[in-house]
Amino acid sequence: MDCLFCAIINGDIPSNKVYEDDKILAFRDINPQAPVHVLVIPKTHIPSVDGINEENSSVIAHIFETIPKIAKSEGLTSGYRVVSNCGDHACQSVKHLHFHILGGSQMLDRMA
Ligand code: DGP
Repeated sequence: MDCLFCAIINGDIPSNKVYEDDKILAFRDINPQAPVHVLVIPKTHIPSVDGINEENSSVIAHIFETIPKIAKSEGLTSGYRVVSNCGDHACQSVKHLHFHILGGSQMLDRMA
């Protein structure tokens, strides 16, 4: 399968890792949109939020258990935003489920 984030998981494409375990990987976004911009991905290929189901949802729980730890290690003591773009209307550009952690400065209260 031709998937950019699978290639990052496999080490075929380098990334700036901030967290890794047997189920998930977190690395810095190549085009940061905030002082801290980290992507958290499952190591299993799930195309988007739309692909989450009963069989694979335990990794999503694990991602959300780990996000606060990553936020703490990144010094995001004043809050942060977690975003997952799903599909064309949301401008999802990489079809491997990922959660953006954005923080490090005051954000606008508008979401879209
Ligand atoms: P989205 O638009 O939600 O699908 O976000 C995809 C993000 O992936 C986007 O913010 C840029 C990031 N990205 C794309 N290619 C690479 C890459 O090769 N390395 C890293 N670290 N990030 C990438």
